[in-house]
Amino acid sequence: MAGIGASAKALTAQASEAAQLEPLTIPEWTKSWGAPTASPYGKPSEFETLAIRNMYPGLTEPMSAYSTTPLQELDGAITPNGLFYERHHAGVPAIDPEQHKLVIHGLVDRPLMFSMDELRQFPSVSPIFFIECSGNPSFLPPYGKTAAEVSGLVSCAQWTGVWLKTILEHAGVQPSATWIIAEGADGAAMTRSIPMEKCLDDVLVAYSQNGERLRPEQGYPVRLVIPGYEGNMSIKWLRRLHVTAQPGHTREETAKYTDLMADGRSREFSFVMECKSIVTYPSGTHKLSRKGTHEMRGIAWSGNGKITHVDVSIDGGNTWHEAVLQEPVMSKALTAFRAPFEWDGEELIIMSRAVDETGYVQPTLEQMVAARGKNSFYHNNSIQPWKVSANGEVTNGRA
Ligand SMILES: Nc1nc2c(c(=O)[nH]1)N[C@H]1C(S)=C(S)[C@@H](COP(=O)(O)O)O[C@H]1N2
Ligand SMILES: [Mo]
Repeated sequence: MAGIGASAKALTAQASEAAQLEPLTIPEWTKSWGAPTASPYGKPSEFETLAIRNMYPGLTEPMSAYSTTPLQELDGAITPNGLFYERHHAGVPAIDPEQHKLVIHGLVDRPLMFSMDELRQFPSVSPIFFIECSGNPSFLPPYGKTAAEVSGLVSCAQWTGVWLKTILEHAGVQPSATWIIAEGADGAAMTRSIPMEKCLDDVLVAYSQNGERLRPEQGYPVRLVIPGYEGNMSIKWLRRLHVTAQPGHTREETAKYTDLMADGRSREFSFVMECKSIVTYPSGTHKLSRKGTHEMRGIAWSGNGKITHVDVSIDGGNTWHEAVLQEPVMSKALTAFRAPFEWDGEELIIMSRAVDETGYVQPTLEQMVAARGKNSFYHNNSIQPWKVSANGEVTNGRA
């Protein structure tokens, strides 16, 4: 009988009998010196070939390039820098930090210009936040095979930088200022409007990612990180902050990143990435190699704050069981979860459903389509099913 949570047997390692190990033979690598040199920058083991970003044929050209994080190969909540998802609208510029400047102007008492060294003189903070593209995934089929293809436009890092509110205090925001229009230095000059309320809350001007300087593809030498808001607003290669009394209604806020509703009206400024989760093990292209107890694993996140719980199901959502959340549970960061389940060789439909601190419950795709209509493209945070077949093969449960 399949079981989950408390009904599954306690999870213990399926160890080989020590007696079969032909008493602890000494392998070759224990009898010789290791590689002769230390290396200036570490790389993954040569035996690790699966944890690479998913590339998409035809989508590596500068105009519309993206690659996704291999969620199905990662553990925990932090994305390694080399595997952070990428989304570029005009390729990755090679910016010399000695020449790059950040300007803040408009409705401020003191317009200011900062070199990268000057930015580092502000008090620094190092919060952990996810960034997710609002097209992760789109409502439209075809649905991907792997967790990377289904939901790999989300990643999480510890960012170091200065709170935007600290810079704003320095510049002196005038009472009439209600928006900031942020502009990137790439060929796309990506430009988005951010409400002043958010800017004075938790927007970060970041120069480091997981301890090292930003990667070029993540916005080197400086980017915005707008916690919980659609990734498109986290302007990379940041060059300008224009303080204004109205939003810009830029291309990325009109032609793109809006959704046409069933009644013909358009949803503009759909900022928040709502509560979502995905099972990453077992997930598409994995294979359960044996019957018995397995540990289901996944990640959950919410642009509205902390995850409070995640329910998991192995029977297509007929019954649900609470998963264990991995500490620390942080606001607007990925939260790992796990739950043991029992597999006896029958077909399973595995899925997770997250709840955040506002009480919001992750919806099904059917509920989303009922609320948003069929023209929507962005902000699909629906429940993702995976099908385990009798032979153990795992495929996307959304046909
Ligand atoms: N200047 C600039 N900023 C940008 C973009 C861009 O093309 N140019 N892409 C945006 C989009 S659509 C997303 S989802 C995030 C992706 O950030 P990442 O590539 O670091 O994952 O950056 C945003 N910021
Ligand atoms: Mo995006």
